[in-house]
Amino acid sequence: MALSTPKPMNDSHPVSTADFIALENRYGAANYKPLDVVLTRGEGVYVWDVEGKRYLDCLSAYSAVNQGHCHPKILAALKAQAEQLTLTSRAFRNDQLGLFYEELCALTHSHKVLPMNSGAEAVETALKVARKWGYEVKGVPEGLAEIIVCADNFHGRTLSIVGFSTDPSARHGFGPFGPGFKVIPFGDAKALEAAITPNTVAFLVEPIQGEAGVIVPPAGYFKKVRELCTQHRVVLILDEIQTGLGRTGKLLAEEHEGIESDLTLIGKALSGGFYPVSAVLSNVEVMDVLKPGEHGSTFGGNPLACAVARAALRVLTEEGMIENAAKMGARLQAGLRAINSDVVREIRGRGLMVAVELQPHAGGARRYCEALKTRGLLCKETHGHTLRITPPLVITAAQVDAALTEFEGVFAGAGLAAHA
Ligand code: IF1
Repeated sequence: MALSTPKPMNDSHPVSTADFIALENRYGAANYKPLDVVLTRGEGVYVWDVEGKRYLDCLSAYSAVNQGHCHPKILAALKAQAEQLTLTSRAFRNDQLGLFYEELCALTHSHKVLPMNSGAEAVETALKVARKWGYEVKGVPEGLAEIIVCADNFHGRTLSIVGFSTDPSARHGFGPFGPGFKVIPFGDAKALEAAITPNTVAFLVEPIQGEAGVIVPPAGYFKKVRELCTQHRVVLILDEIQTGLGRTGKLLAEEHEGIESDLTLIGKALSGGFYPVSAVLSNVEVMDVLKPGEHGSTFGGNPLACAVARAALRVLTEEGMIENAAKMGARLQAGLRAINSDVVREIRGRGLMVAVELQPHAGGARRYCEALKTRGLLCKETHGHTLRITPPLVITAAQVDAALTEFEGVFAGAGLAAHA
């Protein structure tokens, strides 16, 4: 029984940006502070608000819409499957799951797949599998498994995941947290070596730290990480939920490092933004420690998810999106670096995973996102001074150049101070 029955608003339907914001504020939990733009349509790199204004989407729903908004072939796959069979639970089999497994393993050179729904569920799955492998295969004493993570990590919002976050706002008020995790600096292979003990079962790390502000590791870091994990029989878990599926100009960001993880986590663009689909990919037999009934989820591996994911992977590879991400990423980064600006501190990124870090005196990234919104471009700040720029991988050279015109408009010279 609700504590208080909400009173429906009057019968006028919301039509303006203000109407929709009022509705969200009236009934919604305040767990976000979004830009005040109310979107109603998406196509390719563009989205439109309820006032009919068009924006170039430079966030791609945090890299879940790599294939562009409402990709017609993924939509067609969704519709066709939705008219046939959506959910059976894993109590029974379905005619999409095996095909999804086969195509995903072939594409990623994986041994096994465990399908889940959200990215956080894929992370939790990998942590469970790594611990079980540690006890049953490596011989770590029961209950003593240690997993190493990096400072400034972002792996999702569940209690165990925020338990090893170093972001106070992700942890405050949610304790107590579980044991078994060690935090080391990102990009420091010596710190990893020092942290490994005989009870270490896994190292969970993003190839590039996204939420931290697109932090690219030093050259050679992951080669050394791979050596250390192999040498000490530590499961290397790469969280490619944001960096994967073409975002950095390779299918998986690990390819830039010339290594292979033991467990790879993917999500977001695995469905092209149509449906929550995530997966744990195993390059070795680690996954085989799971026995029937030991893990799963109601929707994990459902036929609708699999049909959508199969189409999302197909268009990603067949329409040259990964190669385009490399080319357009280089164009975008070169264009940003060519802007003569007093407020830009650093441009970072790989492929179309790009960030602009502003100088502390620039007044914060949020106001630049607001200014870019008025110029018809949507992107999102992270950690105060950094703008994340991650457009869909289908962006064209002309659209990159149009975006650069707007970035130059806000970053050139003294930045927004000139417009104050
Ligand atoms: C929100 C951030 C990005 C992720 C990596 C796992 C997950 C994510 C590397 C969990 C999810 C999302 C969460 C989303 C905003 C977005 C985000 F700002 F929160 F930190 F991308 F940087 N690993 N990231 O990036 O996947 O459970 O969300 O499917 O919470 O609003 P999920």
